[in-house]
Amino acid sequence: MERRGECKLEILSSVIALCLVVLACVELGDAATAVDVYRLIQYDLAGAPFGSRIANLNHHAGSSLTAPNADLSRTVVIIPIADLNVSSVKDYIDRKQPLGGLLFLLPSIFHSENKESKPDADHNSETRDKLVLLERLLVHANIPYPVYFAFEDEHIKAVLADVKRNDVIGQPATATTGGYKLVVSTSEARKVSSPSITNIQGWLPGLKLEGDSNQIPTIAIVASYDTFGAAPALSVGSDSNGSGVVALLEIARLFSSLYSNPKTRGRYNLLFGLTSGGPYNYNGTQKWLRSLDQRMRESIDYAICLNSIGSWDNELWLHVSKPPENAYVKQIFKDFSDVAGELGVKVGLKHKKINISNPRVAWEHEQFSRLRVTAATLSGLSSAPEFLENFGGLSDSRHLVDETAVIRGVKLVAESLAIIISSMVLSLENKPSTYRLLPSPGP
Ligand SMILES: *[C@@H]1O[C@H](CO)[C@@H](O)[C@H](O)[C@H]1NC(C)=O
Ligand SMILES: *[C@@H]1O[C@H](CO)[C@@H](O)[C@H](O)[C@H]1NC(C)=O
Ligand SMILES: *[C@@H]1O[C@H](CO)[C@@H](O)[C@H](O)[C@H]1NC(C)=O
Ligand SMILES: CC(=O)N[C@H]1CO[C@H](CO)[C@@H](O)[C@@H]1O
Repeated sequence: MERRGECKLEILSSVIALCLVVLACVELGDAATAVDVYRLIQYDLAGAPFGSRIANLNHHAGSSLTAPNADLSRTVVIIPIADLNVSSVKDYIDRKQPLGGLLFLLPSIFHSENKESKPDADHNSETRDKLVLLERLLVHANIPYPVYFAFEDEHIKAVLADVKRNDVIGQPATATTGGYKLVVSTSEARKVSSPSITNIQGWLPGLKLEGDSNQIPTIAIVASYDTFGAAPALSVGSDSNGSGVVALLEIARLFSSLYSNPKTRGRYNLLFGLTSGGPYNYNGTQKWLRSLDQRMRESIDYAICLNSIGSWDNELWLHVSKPPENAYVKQIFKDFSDVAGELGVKVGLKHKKINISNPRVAWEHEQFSRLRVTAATLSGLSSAPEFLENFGGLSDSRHLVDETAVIRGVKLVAESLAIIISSMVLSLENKPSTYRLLPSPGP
């Protein structure tokens, strides 16, 4: 584990996002159906391979990893998440037993196009926990056979029921005894030699008064938009990163309309950053900060990074690497706490020092801290995730993100900013010192 944290990510190998698996009923040579499948990621970390390199598949379907004295070297075992025992899969991988392949069936509710909301919460969290464990296992293993994911549907369930029936009889599935064959034929993946990192930046200049020769200060709002997960095509990252990205765009929209009128334009510049490479120690953030004009960077009073603010109940955390006594940290925390109080939610402060000689960067604000820019991360997570974890993997599904949580997060940040920014404008204009910004909770 420690080794992994310190490793350098050299290359992110290319990934076949989506293939088709052909389920062919062996008895009836012509009855074949195509199902969308998503392959397990493959990547290298400091020269060591992870995930699975193998894409091609052409084996009979089986339904169990634990059948006694079965030779599974030519069998693709189909495992619905509901039946999954993660420790038995782990045992199988650890013991390096031969296998033709694995096909995991995800509940259809986890499909990003699924519009259903809020099904059974207990069942949901159990599935979610299993997916988190499975993903952690697969992403950190080096697996010598193909591994695929598909969504459950009536057809594939019927196939699995047939396969199970066959397995119970104990009859090996061969061309003569019937059964199903799973076929994926595709070209093997090629390495991406230099993955590109793209950061996106927005700028709202503050109001500079006549005769004002000094640079006016800047506040940065930042969210990392990249994802990492066992199946790249399924890593939509609804909470990590989606919630932070949505919040950032909404905050940018609100303040750009405020700033379009000189009367409500603050004396702070606002810098917005959507950063890439978040899963890899916020590599894109580092690149972005280094590329900023030095004067612009030095004008940043502080940065607020948004991460996973889409599934919290009553408390958000403000993570900082400067001590709580620091004047900016005190100010940010006070403003956030005041607004949180009015919204009926809580904000807690978590202080974790950074260690410059450790390459591991657990929070986005730590990249700012490394360049001596004050910054904080606002997150529903109370502690830093492990390397490559919590970056929008299989379990980070749309139906587990709560829209009202994102809306409250937006209000919290926008109103806290409005207090700082507008108190200056309004005190200059000699108007009442409270100014309220009420974001419309649109969809
Ligand atoms: C899961 O598998 C492990 C080891 O393979 C076994 O000890 C355990 O009893 C299984 N759990 C369930 C709930 O079947
Ligand atoms: C991030 O970028 C730096 C160079 O800017 C590089 O040295 C480092 O190894 C990269 N990768 C990770 C995972 O931090
Ligand atoms: C900082 O990180 C380096 C490299 O990982 C490590 O050797 C050192 O012990 C760490 N220092 C502290 C105070 O944790
Ligand atoms: C919701 C959201 O913004 N998701 C994006 C996260 O990043 C990946 C790229 O890594 C995009 O494909 C997703 O659309």
